[in-house]
This record gives sequence, structure tokens and C-alpha cells, in this order.
Amino acid sequence: MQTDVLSTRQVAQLLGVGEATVKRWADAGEIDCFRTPGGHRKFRLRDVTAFVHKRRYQASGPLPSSLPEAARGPAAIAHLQKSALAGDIDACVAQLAAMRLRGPALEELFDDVVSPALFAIGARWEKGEISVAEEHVVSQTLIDVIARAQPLAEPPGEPVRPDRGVAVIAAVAGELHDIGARMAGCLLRARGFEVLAPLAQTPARDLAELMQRSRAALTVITSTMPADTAAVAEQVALCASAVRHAGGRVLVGGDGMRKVKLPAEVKLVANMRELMAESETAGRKRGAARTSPRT
Ligand code: B12
Repeated sequence: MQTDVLSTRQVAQLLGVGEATVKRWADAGEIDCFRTPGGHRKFRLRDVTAFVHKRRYQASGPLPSSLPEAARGPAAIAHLQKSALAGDIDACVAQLAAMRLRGPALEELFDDVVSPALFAIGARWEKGEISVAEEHVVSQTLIDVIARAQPLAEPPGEPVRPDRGVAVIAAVAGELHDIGARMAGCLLRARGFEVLAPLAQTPARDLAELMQRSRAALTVITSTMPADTAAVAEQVALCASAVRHAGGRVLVGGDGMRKVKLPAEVKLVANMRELMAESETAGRKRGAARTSPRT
């Protein structure tokens, strides 16, 4: 299922109602839609989400059929794991979309469903229950899913304008784990940041330079498994000194960062919910003039 634009049938399936009901809602102006040149109604997911929230509609029933009843919890995690192991990106995206329509924000789904699914996959790999190749299929599938999930985090209405300044998102030097960084990128883009994401293995000096050159309003750095904690601390200190000179905020996350002594300018965030809450105070207010990164 494509997530950003849905057909009448897909909306009906997601909401557990008949197509005629969806058409009636659309024609009454309750759900925003647009028409294709052929006259078919098309719905943006963010508008469907807005409708669900406005009506306090309780999505129920088969959503889409075969999904577990609970929006979160072990069944939802197991279901996502299964689809990811099968490399089924569409099924994973459809599951996130269906869960999102039941209320939780995308950051909550990342924290409570996607991350635990990856954690469980890691544990199965450690026990020798799945191969390295299977683990790679899961991580690559979920990387693609995160890239496609952005509309699930966008506010309803007009397309998002990148008017909150630049957010630089990187994993520290030597760090291959960058799925947390990718989640952060998806969420921040949906909230109006212009995201520059060097992601995995970003060398310390290059990151500090990028922050300064782009005049980053926000820098998010991740470390899952630091090979060298002192080197990570040094990299974070370099970023802190960059914001001392050029302004902006630095947030860090991931298990590896818990082991690092952080400078006063840098804040450790525990998960995607906290990242979203912290990012509210970073960057320009919506509606302010946009600036492009300088080269
Ligand atoms: C996917 C994966 C990989 C992929 C990464 C692909 C990619 N592009 O990221 C690949 C295959 C490359 C990989 C490689 C390795 N991996 Co690996 N990997 C994993 C796995 C399965 C999932 C990690 C993940 O992405 N989780 C998703 C994140 C988002 O979830 P999370 O970490 O729980 O994060 C939450 C919070 O901590 C926080 N958070 C995390 N990061 C961030 C970042 C920000 C900015 C914020 C705000 C918050 C935040 O928010 C998240 C959401 O709630 C884990 C299993 C596990 N237990 O985590 C192993 C795991 C991390 N890997 C492990 C190992 C050993 C390795 C390798 C050494 C394997 C090897 N022998 O080659 C290499 C090392 C690579 C390196 N030098 O960095 C071990 C680490 C053990 C340890 N701590 O010492 C784990 C735990 C597996 C295990 N059970 O043994 N891995």
C-alpha cells in the first residue's frame, strides 16, 4: 500500500467501513480529498488521520484484515517482525498506517513497535535462530519503511514547508547503526526541518564543519555501540564547541551515548518521543523565512 495517497478502497479498509461511507464523508467535506484526471477520489493519509482525530473515530475491526487488534504490544511487534523478515515493505508500512490511525503518533510507533521488533531480531540473531543475512533483510526493510513513513508524522493540511532551519543528523565515527538516526530524520523532516543526514560513520571534523556551514538549528548525533567511548566523547565535544560559536542545539541518543560524559550544551534524549518534544524548542517558528545551507 502506498501511504501518502490512498484510494477510497484503501481508506475504507483502513477505517473498517464501506467504500460508500468514505465517499459520503468525502462528498460532505468531512475528509479532504482530491480527484484524479479520471475522476477518482484520492486521499492524503495526513487528511485521513486528521479526520479520525477530529471525529474521535475509533478505528476498529479488520484494519487492514490480518493485523493484530492491539495498536501496540507484543502482537504488533511480532507482526512487524514477521513482515520485515519476509522483506515485505508494503505490509510493514500498511501496519504502521493502520496503527497510526488508531491514535499513536509515529514517534510512539517507532519507540514501541519498530525498535522492539529490531531488538527482538538482534536477540534471535545472537541466539543463532536467524542468520546474518536475515537480520540484514529486516534492517534494510525497516530502513525503507522508515523512509516511506514520513506522511504518517506530517500535520494535516498544506504540504510541510521546511521553514524551521537545518537539522543535521549523524551517527558517530565508526558507528554503522543508524536506524535511530533515520527515524529522527523522518520525524524532523515531517515537522518542517530541512534535514541533512550524513548518517552512519560520520567523521568528527566533517560533522562539526557541516554543522557550521549549514548553520544547523539542530544537530542530532547517535551512538549505539561505541568502539571507543573516549573518541565519541571527543566528537560530541567538538560539536558542542561548534554550537558555542555558531548557535543551534545538540541532542544525542542511543545506548552508546549513555556511557559518554556530555558537555553542558548537549542533551541526551532517551527515545523518539523525547526527541520530538525537545525539537519543538529548536529551529525557527513556522512561517519564518527559509534559509538554505551555505556552501
Ligand atoms: C540492525 C542492527 C545492525 C545493522 C545496522 C544497520 C543500520 N543501518 O543501522 C548492522 C548489520 C550493520 C549491524 C552491525 C553490527 N552490529 Co548490530 N544490531 C542491529 C540491531 C538488530 C538493531 C539495532 C537498531 O537499529 N535498533 C533500532 C533503534 C532505533 O532502536 P534502539 O537502539 O532500541 O533505540 C531506541 C533508543 O535507544 C533510542 N535511540 C537509539 N538511537 C537513537 C538515536 C537518537 C538520535 C535518538 C534521539 C534516540 C535513539 O530511541 C530508540 C527508539 O525508542 C541490534 C539489536 C539490538 N538489541 O538493538 C544489533 C546490535 C546493536 N548489534 C550488535 C553487534 C554486535 C553488531 C556488530 C559488531 C556485528 C558484527 N559482528 O559485525 C556490527 C557492528 C557495526 C558497527 N561497527 O557499528 C549488538 C551490540 C552488542 C553491544 N552493545 O555490544 C546488538 C545489540 C545485537 C546483539 N543482540 O548482540 N547491526
